[in-house]
Amino acid sequence: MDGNNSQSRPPSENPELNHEENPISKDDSSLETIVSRFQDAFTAGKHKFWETQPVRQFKEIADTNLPEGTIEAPTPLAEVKQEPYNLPAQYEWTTCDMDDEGTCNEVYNLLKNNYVEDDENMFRFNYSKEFLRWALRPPGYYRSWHIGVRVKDSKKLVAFITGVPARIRVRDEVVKMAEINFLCVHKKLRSKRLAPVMIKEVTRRVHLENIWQAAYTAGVILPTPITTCQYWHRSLNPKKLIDVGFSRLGPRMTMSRTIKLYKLPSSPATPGFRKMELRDVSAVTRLLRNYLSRFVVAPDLDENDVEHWLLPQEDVVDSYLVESPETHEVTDFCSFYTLPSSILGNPNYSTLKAAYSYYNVATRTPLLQLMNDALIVAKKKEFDVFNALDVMQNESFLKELKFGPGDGQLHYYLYNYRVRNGIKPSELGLVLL
Ligand code: MYA
Repeated sequence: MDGNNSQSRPPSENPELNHEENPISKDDSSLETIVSRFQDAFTAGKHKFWETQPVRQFKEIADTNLPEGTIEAPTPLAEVKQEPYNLPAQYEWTTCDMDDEGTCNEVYNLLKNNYVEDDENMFRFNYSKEFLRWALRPPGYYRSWHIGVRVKDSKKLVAFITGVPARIRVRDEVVKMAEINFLCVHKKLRSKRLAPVMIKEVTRRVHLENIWQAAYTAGVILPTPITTCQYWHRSLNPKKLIDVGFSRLGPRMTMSRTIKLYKLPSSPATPGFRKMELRDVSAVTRLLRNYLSRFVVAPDLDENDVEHWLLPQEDVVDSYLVESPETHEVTDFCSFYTLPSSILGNPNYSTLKAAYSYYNVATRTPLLQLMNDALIVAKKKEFDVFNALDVMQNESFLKELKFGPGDGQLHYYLYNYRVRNGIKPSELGLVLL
């Protein structure tokens, strides 16, 4: 599941048996090979929209002389188109005010019924209203970047796309970007080329704020990912996961052996492990900034960002830290966000409660132990599954903590910024919701 944008499920329930490497993300050269094979065989001339955009094109992959950085120089602001793009005659643009309860409800329902599903259409992301408000209103957000499309006659909301501002560092350059998310077209209006108009409109509104780059993720391959990540899933409530078809009983496994396999202690093991509070913002910012500096692509977070993105919010984001019982120094940090999925067509269960690993920093406590404590608190909060991407140092704990690889991949993209050879998931320090 991408954060967002790719729903993923483990192929089978026995983590011992499911440790094939992700064929795409193993190294740069295999990503390049697969993408260029795609280009040759299937996609040349097939991306009518994306071929016109300032993104790294598939055909450029072989050309290692192209410079890193901005692809198309900014135009003077006065030359940015002042009026919205044309929509087909029966539709109109709307700016969605997420403070307004009614509008927030409409967005929630559009996404609840039409947003990302897994390949077998068994699960669909069900972002909560509180989550949407959190995701869409970070420091310095622009209401004009929360864009809807309505049917003129009925005023029904039928499409949506959003951006939020962020500073993202690529190697040693910090770039102001928009993080684009929640692109959604009502099921009945698919394949009518509405998505390219929505993307052009959000681009125009981002340009009006003098911002020229963007970051986004998708479950589909477009020109051209900077990296391709894989989701891993750690069962917390294996019986329910098996009952709803999220996972399967491994070969030679019984339900009771499976439940035993995934059992966790009732409380965290690390002395000084506690929930993050407002007074911790500066210590957490220091920890995070220092940690994220080691990745090739990562957000540049200040205290305001940390307060917004990482201070715990019930049913939205959870953050824990380790405060040394002796020195009271904050030495370690872990966090996850709450993103349930609707279970489609199951008579017994309607919702899968999933936690998604967010940002984790271990300086004193072993990362493995810290993440095991995160699993313990997630289990206590009645999550059914804990998901994590193979970004940052996550690979170091996934197998040992009994995560199994998912079947979905999440591709990361930058708009109007070339990263020459692509990067490995472990070089990526960015989690999008
Ligand atoms: S990713 C989540 C996307 N949402 C879903 O998967 C929800 C379910 N699906 C849908 O609602 C629709 O299928 C969507 C496409 C809306 C996805 N990202 O209108 P169409 C291209 C980018 O006929 P539809 C997220 O939210 C496709 O390749 N492009 O298709 C991040 C084709 O172009 P081309 C996509 O199925 C979004 C064209 O659209 C995606 O009715 C980042 C077809 O249009 C996708 N996920 O609608 C957006 N899917 O012919 C980019 C399809 O060239 C942001 N397409 O192949 C770029 C930066 C902008 C800001 C820049 C600022 C400087």
